[in-house]
Amino acid sequence: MERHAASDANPANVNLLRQPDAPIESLAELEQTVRHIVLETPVYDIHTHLYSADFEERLLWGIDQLLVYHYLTAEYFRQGELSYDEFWAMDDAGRADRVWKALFVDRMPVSEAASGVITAISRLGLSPSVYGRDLDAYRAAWAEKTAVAQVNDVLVTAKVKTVVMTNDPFDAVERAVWLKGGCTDARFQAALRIDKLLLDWTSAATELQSLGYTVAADDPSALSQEATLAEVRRFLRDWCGRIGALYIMASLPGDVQYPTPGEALTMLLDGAVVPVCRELGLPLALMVGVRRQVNPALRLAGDMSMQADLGLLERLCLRYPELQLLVTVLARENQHELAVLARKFSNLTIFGCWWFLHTESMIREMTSFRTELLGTSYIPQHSDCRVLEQLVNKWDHSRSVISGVLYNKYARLHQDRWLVSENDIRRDIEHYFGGVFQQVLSRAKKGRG
Ligand code: FIX
Ligand code: ZN
Repeated sequence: MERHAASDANPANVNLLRQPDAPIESLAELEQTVRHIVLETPVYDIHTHLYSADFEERLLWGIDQLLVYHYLTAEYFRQGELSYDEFWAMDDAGRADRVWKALFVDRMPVSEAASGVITAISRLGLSPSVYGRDLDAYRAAWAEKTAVAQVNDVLVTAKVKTVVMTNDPFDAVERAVWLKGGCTDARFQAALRIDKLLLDWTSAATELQSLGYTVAADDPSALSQEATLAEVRRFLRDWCGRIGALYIMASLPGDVQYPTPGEALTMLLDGAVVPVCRELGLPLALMVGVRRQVNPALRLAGDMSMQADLGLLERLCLRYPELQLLVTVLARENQHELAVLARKFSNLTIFGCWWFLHTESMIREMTSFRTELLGTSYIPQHSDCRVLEQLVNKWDHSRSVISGVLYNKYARLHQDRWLVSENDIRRDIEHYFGGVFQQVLSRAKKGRG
């Protein structure tokens, strides 16, 4: 059985007498060693929707939040129990009660999102064999915890060393935190999110004006004026500096075309975003292939995936060879093409199995062919967590699949007598779990200008 809980890793099965640089002769030992190293190596999680405790209400944690996660509300509505209006009229605790009963008690939680909750509670010490199926028992256990203590506990249990947040200066709650001192926990790093700027210039222009940036007008033709673009650049520079952004990012629909003369997105990328990335030495992260609000009644759960025209990425890579692009795409149909595109452009680094692809079978498929096409030069996973405790299950499940895929690759080398050592494995995993990302950051710094 490939899937296993991280706590099952039994270092006792790893030959402790062998020197770390000695070739591993036995396949059984190779498998144990790969599994052990993948489970133990701390990870740098490059994209989440988590926040440090400084952000108070923005930091979501606890059993009720785990249950009302949008992946699970979508699954709940499939049971046809309550109408949208009835469900949304309840508070989070009422919604969590319904989700728990429908998806965890009346049927078994076998979906990726539902089984993830079970992994999280169990790995955090609340074993279902003790707490049973009584949601209030879990609530009582959570009531003993504080947000700060839970952040520590979860990061240690999940073995996550750094979490990159998603930071939107147009969000008034978040902005207030940044303006009064910002993030004080170095384990949380920032990324500047600019979806609204790129996709909805009319309302972005109003926001920019209210923040004191003199953009000429809300009409996209204002973007042909250098003075307006200069103000957008000032905004990006100010906020990247204020939050210490590691990169600038947006998620985009699949049908975005670039370049399209006269369109806001093209003018903003060419006239503001790319120049600021280059000036500050920051990568640009693009998440491509989302079709927002296909079913608005589902709220946050109402978004869909769509196949993307990857020509956007090809042309950006070609036009801006010094720009470091971090890319993930949402449609399964685009994955192979994206991996091939990354072979053509060394300034394109693929990351993660995003959203509907963050499932056991998709991670296995994608990690296999990405490794086959790109070796170790990509970032296998990010968590996209919205609720703190999900770090435990998302990384647990991903590590389990990644270790299986890697073992197969090393086993093939072994068959041809190219024996790997513990040090070799450790170096590869550290590269996957943070090294590649650091490399992209430093290449972006080098390409500054
Ligand atoms: O655009 C994004 O960053 C997406 O990850 C989110 O919008 C999405 O709701 C999500 O949580 C996916 O995991
Ligand atoms: Zn996300």
